[in-house]
Order: sequence, then structure tokens, then C-alpha cells
Amino acid sequence: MKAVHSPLHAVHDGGVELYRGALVPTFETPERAEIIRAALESGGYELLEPRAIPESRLLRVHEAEFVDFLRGVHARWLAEGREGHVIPSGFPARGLRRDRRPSGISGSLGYFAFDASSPIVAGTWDAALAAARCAMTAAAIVAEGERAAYALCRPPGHHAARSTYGGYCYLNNAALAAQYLRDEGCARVAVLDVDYHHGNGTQEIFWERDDVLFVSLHGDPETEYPWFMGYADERGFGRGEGCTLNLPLPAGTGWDAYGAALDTALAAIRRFAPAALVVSLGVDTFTADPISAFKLESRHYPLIGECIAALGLPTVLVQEGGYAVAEIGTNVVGVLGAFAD
Ligand code: SS9
Ligand code: ZN
Repeated sequence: MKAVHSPLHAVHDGGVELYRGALVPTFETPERAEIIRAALESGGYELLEPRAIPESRLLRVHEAEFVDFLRGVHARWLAEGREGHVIPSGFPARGLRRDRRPSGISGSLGYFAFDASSPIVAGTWDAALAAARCAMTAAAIVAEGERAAYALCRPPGHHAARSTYGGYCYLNNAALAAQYLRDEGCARVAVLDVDYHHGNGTQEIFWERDDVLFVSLHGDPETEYPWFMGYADERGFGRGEGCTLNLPLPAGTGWDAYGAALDTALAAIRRFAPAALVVSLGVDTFTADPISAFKLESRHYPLIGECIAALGLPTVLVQEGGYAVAEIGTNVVGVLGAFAD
């Protein structure tokens, strides 16, 4: 099985995030991708660099103004005499105007970001673009006839929406892969998000569409990030009504309840009868994950892979979260094994 990886991920580094009242080093580190890469190499996966897919392809999913902002914000931050990491500090909450995009840098940041856990450093744009290209390259490989391909995306993507970033995510790699498959002729595409956190960005992007099904298993947003989306009553809107399925699960969820929810998710995907599948593959459901609260063990990841592979669909697997760095390679390759040739 082909795995797409770019060394450029490493230029997105050195960030700090606001976590429980303190600025701490980000949980989302370059080491994560290096450990996954090493596990892929020892597992015999064929590692490829992404194709030079034109940036215009990003506009199939993201707003042009947002893409321009992400590309330029770090240089602007420095040009205005600020130092270090770009972190927003104020957001248009209820009662404030969200129709205005202030021209100043602090207001622009609050307008395009939705949290303070996603620093922008000098290399963030290059890494995010490389990750998006990894996902679209994996989609291209599957569109060309491979049964499955894996994109080692870093930074991750599922929290990034059409014109907002947050949750360590800047460009929505999985949504770009799903749209790529649509544009290459797949009539319907399903996105299955198994990251611990709800994929609010992917949900928003496809919210009003009936050609892309979004199904997510995640920690209950009553207590878990991103808190303001991912509830079971969110089912899509307009033509897209019924094409979003959220399965929030309580903290402490182990394999039995997880496996049952996964069966529900897979049944919905079978009913939708897509031509292809994109998996937002987070392994922060692991019991030792430092920011999550499910209780899956390493032996459960091959079972997840087998259940998903049993759909028999052409499948693009896109890396999302997973912050228990020591086991991240084992857990990811555990899922991928079910798709290996
Ligand atoms: C939880 C803070 C969470 C963002 C987590 C993003 C995960 C991406 N107290 N910060 S997969
Ligand atoms: Zn996550």
C-alpha cells in the first residue's frame, strides 16, 4: 500500500498553545510524523512524496480570502514588529459582529481562528500546504484505481472549516481528499471520522451537501473539545439533511461500546452506497492519549481497520490526531494493516 509523506511537515514546529490556563508546548509535534514514518518503513509501505497539486485545488473547499490570510499572516505578524508565534486572543462570540473582518492583524486572527490552541509559526503554511497535497495525492492514487492509500498529514485537518482554523488544523486535508474524489468522478463519497475529537470542520464543509456523507465517532462535546459541535442532533441541512451522523460517546468508552458505535457508523455508510471512502484517522482514542479519554488498546486498532476494510470501498486514509507519541506508529499501522496488499 502506498503512503504519501512530505518532509516539509517538520517546518511547522516550535509552537505553544493555551492549555488549561497555561502556555505549554503543543501536543501536536513533528516527532508524531517521524514515528509514524518509521513504523511505515519497517512495515514495508511504499513511501511517496506528494504531487505538486496546484494551490487552486484548495479553493474547492476553502475560501480564497482565508487561504490568502493563512499564507501571509506570519510574515505580516513579523512586519508589524511582533515576535514568535501567531496566536489569536479574541473571537466574535454571541453578541459581537461576525460579518466584519477587521483590517488589523488581531481582529483578522480572531475572525479566522476559533481557538488559541493552533499557533502559526514561520513554516506553518508550507507544512499545511504539503499536508493538503499529501491527502489529495492519496486521493488521486485511489481515483486512479488503487484499493487504498494513506496520507501522513501533519498538521492534521479535520477541525479546519471553509474559512476558519483551530484544533491544530489549518487546511482540511480529509475534506480536500473527499472533494478531489468527487471531482475525479466519484458520484458519492463518505467521510468516516474516527479521531477522538469531532471533525467540526469537515462537518461544516459538507453540511448542506447530499453527495458527501459525514459520519463521526467522538468524545461527547458536552465535556470534550471542540465543545460547540458534534452533538447527535446535528444531521445536516437542506439537501444535506440526513447526510451528517454524529455518534458522541462518553469519556471512558472502551472497545465494546466503541465497536458497537463503529457498526452503526458503517451501516450508515453502506446505506449511502458511496463510490469511495475517506477515513479521518485519528488514534487519540488510545487509552494513554494525554488529551483524550477513551480506553482503546493497541490491539483494537487492527480490529477497526478490519471493520472499515470490510466495506470493500476504495479508501483514502488521512492522518488526523494521536498524541501518545510512543505508540502512535503501532496504532496507525495497526489500522492500515487491514488495507495492505
Ligand atoms: C483540550 C484542549 C484541546 C485542541 C485539541 C485538538 C485535537 C486535534 N482541553 N486542544 S485532533
Ligand atoms: Zn483529535
